[in-house]
Amino acid sequence: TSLGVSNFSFGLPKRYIFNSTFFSIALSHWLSAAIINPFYVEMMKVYHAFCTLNGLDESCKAYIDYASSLPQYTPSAAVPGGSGNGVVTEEKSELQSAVIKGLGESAAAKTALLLNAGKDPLSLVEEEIIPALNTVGEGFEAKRVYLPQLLMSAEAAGAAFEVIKANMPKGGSAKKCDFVLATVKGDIHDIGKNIVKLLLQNYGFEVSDLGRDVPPEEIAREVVRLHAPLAGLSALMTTTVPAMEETIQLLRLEAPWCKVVVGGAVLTKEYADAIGADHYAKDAMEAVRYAEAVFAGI
Ligand code: B1M
Repeated sequence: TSLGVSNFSFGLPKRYIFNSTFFSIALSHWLSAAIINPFYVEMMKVYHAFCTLNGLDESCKAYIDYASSLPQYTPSAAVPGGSGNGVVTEEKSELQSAVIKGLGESAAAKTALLLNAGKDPLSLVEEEIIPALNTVGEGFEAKRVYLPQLLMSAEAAGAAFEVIKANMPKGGSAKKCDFVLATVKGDIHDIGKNIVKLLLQNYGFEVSDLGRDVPPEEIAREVVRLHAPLAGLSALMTTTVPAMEETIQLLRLEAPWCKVVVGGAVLTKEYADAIGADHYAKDAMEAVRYAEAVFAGI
């Protein structure tokens, strides 16, 4: 079907009031070709919302581009245009741009290129991937970047990380001790935790990775089962630090021998001390250094 959408009103006044609703009704009856003015903002809003809600807009990309082109509080005055993902990427490296734009394959390829050129795997994480994710996080906070984009960037970072993992020199050191690792209850951020895991394994620790969103009881159970001398907790949100504190308290009761190291973007040393952690690690390498020190004292 094809339809001149605005040619209707039965002589009622201000027919523009009907147009977008009529368009929406026609779309939901699977109108296939609409004849509309693409500069008519109310129609374009219906078009993009319809496509998004019906799964016709992969990763909500067209919708996000369109929504970013509208002014914040007076949407009906805007002219659609599309303005990318709301993050300036010109001055970023190619790998950072790929992560920011959520391009997984490209992020993996750029990572491989940099590794082949002799770049150190860990410095790629510190100097490329983390800053790119920070940029996306800042955009998210400022409402220039939206959740689907955050997810795509996280996936792109994951793709780059997989390449780094495959290229890390194998540690080869003798098995040290068990280390129970988890992202705490309510928190699904696990990129940092996975970096910590990779490094610990590289330095010979036997890591039991419980994953993300892990309840305190599960962590305590695993520490007791392994009689692990070390546990590591990660939390990225102010709302999930209390779950970290809860986990530490439970570990003190059920596994008083266990040393607990904590990390994650929201934490500080003061906060870590306040919730009773044994050690605060600002990055993955610091967690390894602490684990080595504890192991040396066993
Ligand atoms: Co979200 N998220 N996110 N997110 N996310 C943050 C954390 C946020 C700061 C973004 C922002 O608003 N600026 C914000 C939290 C605000 C706050 O509480 N202060 C936030 C929010 C709000 C949310 C949601 C609630 C969004 C929503 O749904 N509306 C939601 C939460 C879901 C949940 O957990 N219940 C959410 C979801 C997501 C995605 C799923 C899309 C994705 C995560 C994917 C994944 O992890 N698999 C995501 C991402 C990617 C981010 C940002 C952009 C990047 C996080 C990251 O991976 N950084 C983040 C903004 C930011 O951090 N700038 C943000 C890279 C990583 C390597 O750093 O984990 O800090 P990090 O690890 C570092 C160190 O901290 C340390 O080592 C690493 C470096 O060597 N470290 C440890 C970490 N853990 C350690 C443990 C140790 C030792 C060191 O010992 C055990």
